[in-house]
Amino acid sequence: MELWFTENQTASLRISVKASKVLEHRQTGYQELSVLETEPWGTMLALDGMIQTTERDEAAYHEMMVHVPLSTHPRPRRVAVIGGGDGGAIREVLKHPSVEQAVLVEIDPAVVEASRRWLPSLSSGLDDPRVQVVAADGRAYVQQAGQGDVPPFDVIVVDSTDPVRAAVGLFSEEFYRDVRGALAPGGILTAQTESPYLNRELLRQAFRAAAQVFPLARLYLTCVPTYPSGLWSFTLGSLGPDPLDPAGRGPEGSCRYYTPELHRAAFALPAFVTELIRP
Ligand code: AAT
Repeated sequence: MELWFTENQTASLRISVKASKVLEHRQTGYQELSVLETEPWGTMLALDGMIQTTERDEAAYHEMMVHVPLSTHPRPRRVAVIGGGDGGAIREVLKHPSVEQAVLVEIDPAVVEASRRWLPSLSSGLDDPRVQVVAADGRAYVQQAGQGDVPPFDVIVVDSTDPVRAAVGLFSEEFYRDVRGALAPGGILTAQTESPYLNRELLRQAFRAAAQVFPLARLYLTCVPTYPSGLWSFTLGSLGPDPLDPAGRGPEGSCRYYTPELHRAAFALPAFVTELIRP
């Protein structure tokens, strides 16, 4: 008997992958979690039926999401990742020797547990002494960080699910204002902002919000084959450094996807994407 996993990416678009094994499938306190073994993509994590990450293509997402802002900042010391319970983003943050503390703020501890168990190549960094794992809503955490309970961050990375439930607020202008309040001078935000083909309004609105809040806002792209349409965007907001003129030293250790050349190239946008974010 064949077992197929299908994600309804939109009401009229689906992606399917054959699973050789179901490693875990359960309702957490927060969402439906599945971990499957697949032939084309290796071990795959899905939440509420939506693919979050796979072993084979996660580098295109995590490395681009993290190394672009951390190589842009001259000396990132404190970094927060909002969401990203699989640990892939944190693993990349730790490749920057200047980082002294990395905080992972994940709303669902079951995601962290599942990743520790089934995705060791992603979660490997979570036991590093520089890492603190906080089980909380990223919105509340960032709000409180700006009010002085938590020291400011040099970079805040928003590795959130698609805008459903508690993730809706992570695409709003209010949230970006709270992020700005939680950043140190010269700090940088990077947020995943979905597909330019399939989430046009959301992308436009999220980019516009970041451009309202930050003196500098830029959009860049990567290619993640298991995400809807494959073409994926990040919105970067900066209080100082320009990602087109990176001031940092870049990651130490090997990368599967990120290169300094790709860092620059990622900001070269297709005409329709430039049009999409035109003020
Ligand atoms: N690293 C790639 C995987 C993700 S996971 C996104 C994570 O965000 C999930 O584990 C989810 O539980 C968490 N999350 C959602 N809302 C919040 C919140 N308000 N605060 C903290 N964590 C939250 C991203 C996949 C990208 C989607 C591609 N279609």
